[in-house]
Amino acid sequence: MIERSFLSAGITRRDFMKTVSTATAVMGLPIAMAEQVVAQADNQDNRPPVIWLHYQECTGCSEALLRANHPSIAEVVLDIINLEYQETLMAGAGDQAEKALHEAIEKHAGKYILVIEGSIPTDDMAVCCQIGGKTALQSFKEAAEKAMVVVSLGACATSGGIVAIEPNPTKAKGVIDILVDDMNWNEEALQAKYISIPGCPPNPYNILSVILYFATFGKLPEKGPKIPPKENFDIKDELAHRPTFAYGRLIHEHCERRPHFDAGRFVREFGDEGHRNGWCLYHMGCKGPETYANCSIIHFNDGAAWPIGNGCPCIGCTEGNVLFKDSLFSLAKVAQPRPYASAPETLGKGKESSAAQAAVVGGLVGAAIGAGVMYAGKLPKEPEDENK
Ligand code: FSX
Ligand code: SF4
Ligand code: F3S
Repeated sequence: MIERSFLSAGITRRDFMKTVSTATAVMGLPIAMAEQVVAQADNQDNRPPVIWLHYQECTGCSEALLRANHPSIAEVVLDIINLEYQETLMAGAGDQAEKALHEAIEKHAGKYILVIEGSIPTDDMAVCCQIGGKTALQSFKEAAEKAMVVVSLGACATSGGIVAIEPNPTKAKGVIDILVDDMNWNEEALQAKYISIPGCPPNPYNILSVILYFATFGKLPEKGPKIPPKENFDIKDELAHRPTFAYGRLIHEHCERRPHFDAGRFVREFGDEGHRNGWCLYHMGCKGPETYANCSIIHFNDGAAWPIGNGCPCIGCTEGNVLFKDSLFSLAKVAQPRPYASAPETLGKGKESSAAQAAVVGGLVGAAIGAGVMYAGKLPKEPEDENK
């Protein structure tokens, strides 16, 4: 076991409480539950064993966690789990490490959380990711068969990430593809035992929150986006297996630059007046309208920064069908440039609103909704149109 203690690691009791309370808020739990979550985080006798494996990736996901600013989220993660195996952190190597992995799998069979970073190669090129004489696929299957829960961490593990972009020489796949195609996991198994935390890298608070939730309640948190409804998804759609509290909504829904989008104020060139004034990055290729994530709310580096806040368009790093698939500067599809028909009372409950109705209401209510609806008419029908 890799021993850690938040006290010996130099973070104070206050830091510990603050980090756990923030994670409770990230989970969207009522504040009254913070006590229960803190009690679990404090309970040194009841820490879930974790086996953490790396395959094809840059290790940025571990790095994002380990390099988080003070108070260190990693210290808290390491304190609430019993980390049995983690190649980046462990001192052992070679046969010694292999033995430790095998022993951990046997000792905690059926009771451990398996965290996977990186994609898994599946064709002849699989030899390029052999560990201890086993292919990544063999190694993953052995560990996943006896796991209580499988967590895929980062874009590479959730959907292949940068490793799987064309021509994908290793035929790299994300974890869910292997679970369904090679291990015959059905929907029920995926619902109960699989969760994905995408991002390149994912936000460390999302990792902490999922682990804390599982440790406290003994089950995975609610999964899937708030809109569109889960029923729309195929079993293998990774979107349906993310924690709702972190990936339930599009960045575009709660982006600090959204008022500029609604008002039609856009950056047209890096460094122009709009860029200097923090206007919307849609025309610079921002994929916020297609990207489900909470980075617009919790930010990175202890709340200090996030891509759009820094003037950089979102590249859709949580979306397997956007990241490294769409060009950086192509225009994102905007699914709901105008309010949902069922959402605003002003449109009449349960009634489908036409564009004309919406425009009239938009004109009446003014402000954000009105500007959004007016701007909707200016959006290209197909993003490609703008590029012609
Ligand atoms: Fe991938 Fe993570 Fe990006 Fe890197 O482990 S999600 S390339 S940050 O490291 O897998
Ligand atoms: Fe924010 Fe991007 Fe949406 Fe503009 S397009 S409001 S920058 S998420
Ligand atoms: Fe990734 Fe976009 Fe957030 S690139 S970090 S999902 S702003």
